[in-house]
Amino acid sequence: MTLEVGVLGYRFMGKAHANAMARLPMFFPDAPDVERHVLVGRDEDALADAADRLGFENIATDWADVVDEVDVFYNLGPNHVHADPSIAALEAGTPVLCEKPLANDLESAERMADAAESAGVPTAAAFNYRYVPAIQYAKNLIESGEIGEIHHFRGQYLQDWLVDPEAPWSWRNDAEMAGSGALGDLGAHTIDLARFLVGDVARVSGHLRTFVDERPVDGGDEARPVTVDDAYSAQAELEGGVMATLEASRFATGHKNDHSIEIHGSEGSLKFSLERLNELEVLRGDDRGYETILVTDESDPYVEHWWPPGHVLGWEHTFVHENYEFLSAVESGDEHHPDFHDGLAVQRVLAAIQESDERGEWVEVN
Ligand code: SOE
Repeated sequence: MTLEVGVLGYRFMGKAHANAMARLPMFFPDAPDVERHVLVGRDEDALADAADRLGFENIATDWADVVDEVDVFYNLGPNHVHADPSIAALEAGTPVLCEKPLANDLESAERMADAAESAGVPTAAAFNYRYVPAIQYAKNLIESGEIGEIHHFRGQYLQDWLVDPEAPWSWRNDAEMAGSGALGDLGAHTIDLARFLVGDVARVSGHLRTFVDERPVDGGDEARPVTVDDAYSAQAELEGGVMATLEASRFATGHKNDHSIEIHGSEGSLKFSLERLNELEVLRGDDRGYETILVTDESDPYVEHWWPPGHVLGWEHTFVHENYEFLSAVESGDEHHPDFHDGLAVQRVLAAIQESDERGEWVEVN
């Protein structure tokens, strides 16, 4: 059976997922057959050009014509268009993968998770960093008890593309379209990894900051207000009393895409940095330093599908692994995680951090 996939969005994420689908038959021969069937967007010329480059058979300018025609729907649009097309697809019984954060507000995320529940088909919230081999290696170490009882989780996601006050305004700077800034765009990934590796978030104390209040619209004299955070930090308590600190910024000068995690347990500690994604630093016991483990052996998660041991993987491979897992679940009908409920759980934490910043006090995550 060939799965016909409809994809809304053809820029950064459209390219990442189209590339992933193209790699599947070469590297994951047991993946379902997939056809990049239809690419959806508003600008017909740009769309036709993108469809050509990204290997799509057809184009459509209205998602409503697509969601019930395809076998799988990918929603890779800006956050404010996550809810309606995804819900329409689910109401038609079509499995959906949606980019993160799940929505631009909690109410929309709740509606999406409800629609997923009623549809009973696989869904995916696209937290691609779960699929870094070193992150799965870390999860295996934690689950096998090698790190002992976890006491601390520390996660930071640093970028610098807004440090220039003249950097142009985009939908990512707008609360209506994005919901939040660094918090939802970057923090959502860190919060998902905290849940994946350690456990659910119970309560938070958050702090948000916008450093530049308006930005020029590309190429003109017009300026538009920035209505989201440029950076956030939060203290959090995870289930079981684990202490967590979380942080993200678009103003971390010199840091392009620096997502790092540290975990301390009673028997050892772990460190991971996306800038060295083939490595995991592991400290066992309290009298030795960190040992760098290269997660590039064929016995390591996903590595056997690629190159001989030591031939390193990169950022784009996380999307291939994510597409493999989700599309395999679509074909088999098996449960898939992270799904829309995981996306909703992260959205609850995002909302609680925003509320905590507004109220100036700790907020429970319900
Ligand atoms: C933002 O710059 C961004 O592209 C995020 O939207 C992605 O989720 C992250 O993986 C890389 O940075």
